[in-house]
Amino acid sequence: MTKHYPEHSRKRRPRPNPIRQQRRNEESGSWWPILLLAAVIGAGAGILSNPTGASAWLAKARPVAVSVGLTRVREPQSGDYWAGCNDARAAGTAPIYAGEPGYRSDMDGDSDGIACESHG
Ligand SMILES: [Ca+2]
Repeated sequence: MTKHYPEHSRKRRPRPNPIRQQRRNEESGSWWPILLLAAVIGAGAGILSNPTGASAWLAKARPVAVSVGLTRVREPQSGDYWAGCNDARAAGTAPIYAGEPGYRSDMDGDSDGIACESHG
C-alpha cells in the first residue's frame, strides 16, 4: 500500500524542477544580445580611449559636419569681405547668415538670409 511508503524517501533531494531547468536555458539563451552590446560598447570605447582612433574618428567626422553646414571652420569676423562664395567657402566661413560680417545679398542667390549655403 502506498500508505506504508517509507517517509524518508520523500526527503531525498528532489530532481531538478523541469520549469526551472527551462528557465535557466532561456536565460543562457538570452546572453547573446548582451554579448553583442558589450562588443559594440567595447569597440566604441576602444575607439574613444585610443587617442589615434579618436582623432581619426574626429578627422572623419569634422569635414562631414562642415560639409552639411553644421559647423564652420571659421566663424565670420568683423571686417570680412568676400569677393564671392568661392572665397568664403575656401576660408571655411560659409554659410554666412544675414547680419554676420561678410554677408552680402548678392551672395545670397535665393534671398533667404543665408549666403553661400550649399544649395545657393
Ligand atoms: Ca541663400
